[in-house]
Amino acid sequence: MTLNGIAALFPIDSEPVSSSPLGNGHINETYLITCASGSKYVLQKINRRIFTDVDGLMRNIRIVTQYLNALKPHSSLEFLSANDGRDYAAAGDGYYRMYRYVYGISLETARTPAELETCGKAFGEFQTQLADFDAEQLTETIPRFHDTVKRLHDLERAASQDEAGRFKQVEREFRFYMQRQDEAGVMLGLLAEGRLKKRVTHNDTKLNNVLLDEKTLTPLCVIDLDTVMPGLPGNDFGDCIRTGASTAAEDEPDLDKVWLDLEKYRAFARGFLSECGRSLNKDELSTLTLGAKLMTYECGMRFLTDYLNGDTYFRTAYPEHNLVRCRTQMKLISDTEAHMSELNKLVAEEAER
Ligand code: ADP
Ligand code: GN1
Ligand code: MG
Repeated sequence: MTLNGIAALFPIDSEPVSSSPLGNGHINETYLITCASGSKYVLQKINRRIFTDVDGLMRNIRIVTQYLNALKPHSSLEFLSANDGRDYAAAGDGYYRMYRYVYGISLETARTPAELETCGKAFGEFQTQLADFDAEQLTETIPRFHDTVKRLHDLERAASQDEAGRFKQVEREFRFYMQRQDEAGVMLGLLAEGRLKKRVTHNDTKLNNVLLDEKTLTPLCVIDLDTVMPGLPGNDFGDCIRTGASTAAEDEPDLDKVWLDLEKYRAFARGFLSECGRSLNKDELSTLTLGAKLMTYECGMRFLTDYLNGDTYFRTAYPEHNLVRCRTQMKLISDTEAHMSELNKLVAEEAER
């Protein structure tokens, strides 16, 4: 079935006339559908290798978006049930879902600190809005998603199995991640001690998962809700720092261009804390910078693991893509380590404002 044919399985307002790939997500296949009326929609083929319980996944998205839109109209994605009333449509070997297109921009890299402040506000507000959402209702779509110790073990396993015969080439990178293995469990340890607690979080707060108004740069909507589950605020803070406060794209091959931009870091902290700072306790606040380091560490290990496994998880555009991504994360980790006390101080200052 063509993409336009699949789009017609949903109650769109007129005949679909064109379809084209949209955005740069690494997980799902995303298309922009334009209809004869001029209306635009987003059709997504859900990655079923990663999301094995699509009913549970779509139920999460339905209840979370309904909750957010009831709290503040049009603040979240609006998805269309299929013509048969289900949350998604099956066509060929695929499962598809449909959203209304949000007229805004999503950034692959941030140009100015102001953009980061906006993204911080969007993710901070997202957290505040879900503060009273009953986490029990949510399916865990990817078990142990931000269990950094599990991610470390996954990397060790991938290295010893060496499925794609690439280990020799990445011994230096592997050593870099293993040298930091004692830190993998620090956040989880604080959780086990009861100093941190799980809240309903986004868990994939990459910069391009928030849509902004192109002219005013105000936040429009947090997207990519596949991993909304119980999690830690420090991880939501950290994953957007990883992508947004870097001076370069996640896959910049020239490492001389990659470092952590402290002004962007401060701006994100300012936006994030202005929306959810008051609801975070002292331990949560003092582990935001740790979250930035650990999310970068975890993601870097995931890229390296995927490279060793032969690129089975993240979408790649060329054979070394995951390795290049893994190296940018190493550069960011080193830069974060070099500025740790400064970054902690900066978060504390922004929390005081
Ligand atoms: P993935 O899980 O693969 O990252 P996303 O849901 O993040 O998929 O979508 C990929 C990209 O498509 C986003 O980064 C964004 O640029 C664009 N996009 C997704 N949904 C919408 C929407 N409703 N309106 C406008 N753009 C969207
Ligand atoms: C994926 O779906 P996307 O592209 O927004 C991944 C994140 C990674 C990110 C790295 C469900 O995010 O966890 O941090 O790639 N999402 C999932 O770029 O695994
Ligand atoms: Mg995405």
